[in-house]
Amino acid sequence: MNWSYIEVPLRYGQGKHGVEQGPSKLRTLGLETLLPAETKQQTIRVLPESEMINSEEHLKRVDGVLYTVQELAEVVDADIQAKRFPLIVGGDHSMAIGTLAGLAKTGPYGVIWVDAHADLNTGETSPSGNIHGMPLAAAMGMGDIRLTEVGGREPKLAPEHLVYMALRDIDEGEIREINRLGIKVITVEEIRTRGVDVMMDEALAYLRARVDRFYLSFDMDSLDAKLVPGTGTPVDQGLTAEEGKAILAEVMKADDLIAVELVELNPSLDHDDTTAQLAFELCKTILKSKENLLLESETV
Ligand code: HAR
Ligand code: MN
Ligand code: MN
Ligand code: MN
Repeated sequence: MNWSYIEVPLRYGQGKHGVEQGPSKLRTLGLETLLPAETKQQTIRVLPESEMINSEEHLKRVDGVLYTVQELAEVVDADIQAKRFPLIVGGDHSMAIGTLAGLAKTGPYGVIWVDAHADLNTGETSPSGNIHGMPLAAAMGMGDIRLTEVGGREPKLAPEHLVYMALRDIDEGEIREINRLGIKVITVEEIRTRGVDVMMDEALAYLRARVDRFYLSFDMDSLDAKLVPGTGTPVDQGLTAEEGKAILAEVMKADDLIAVELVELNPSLDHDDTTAQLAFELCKTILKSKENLLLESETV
C-alpha cells in the first residue's frame, strides 16, 4: 500500500493557540520513523495571521479556514486518484471540510466520525462561531455557501452515509438535525457494554449496505477528558485509550477504508506530553496495523 502522510497545521477553526503544532509535535516524538518507506509527505499551507482579513462573529476566521481546506481537498483527491492511502493529521477539525470535499471528487463514500461533538453546526446554530464545529454540516450542504462550496457546489456527504461514535456533547440545533436526518449514532456506553468489535461491525455493516468505501475521522476529544488535557474542548465520559486504539486497529483491517484523519491535538494545553504521546500511539496503531496485515496476507 502506498501511504500519504498529510500535515495540516490549522488552528483557525477554533480560538485556542497551539493546535497548529499537533503535526510538528508528532514529528518530534518520532512519527517519521513510523512512516513506511516511500510515504508521500505533504504539509498543507496555512494563511499567515497577518493576512487574515475576514473574521465574522458567526464564522470566525473563515478566510483562514478556507485557504487551507481548499488545498487539502485537492491533495486528498490527488492521493485517492493515485491510489495512495492518506493519513491526515491536524490541526483543528475544520480541516475535515477539505478532506470530505476531496474524497467526494471520486464519488460517494461513508464516514465514521469518532468525536465527543457532532460538528454539525452552521453559522446560525453554532454557540461559538467556531468552524471546527461545522465540517459535517458544510459537507452535507448546510450553512454558509463559502463552506458548502469548497470543492464544488453539490453536497459532499449524505446523512445516511455517516456514523457517529463516542458522541456526548451535542448542541440543541445539532440534536434537531441528527433526529431530522436520522443519522446513526453509537455511544460510548454501547461501545463499552457491547464491545468495540461488535460496534465496529455494526458501523461497517451499516455503511456497507449503502456505500463501497469509507473514511474515519478521529477527534482526540472522543477520548475521556482525563486522558486528553492537550485538546481544546475535552469532554468527560469518553473512550478509554484502549477503546480508541481498538477502534483504529479494527477499522484498519477493512480494505474498503480509504483514509484516516486524526485531529485536535493541542500540545500547548498538554500536560507533560501525555496527549501527544497518546496521539502518537494512535498513529502507531494506524501505521503498524496495515503493515501487519500486509505481512499476514503475504505469508498466506
Ligand atoms: N459544538 C460546539 C461548537 O460548535 C463545540 C465544538 C467543539 N469542538 C470540537 N469539535 N472539538 O469536535 O462550538
Ligand atoms: Mn470534532
Ligand atoms: Mn470534538
Ligand atoms: Mn492544563
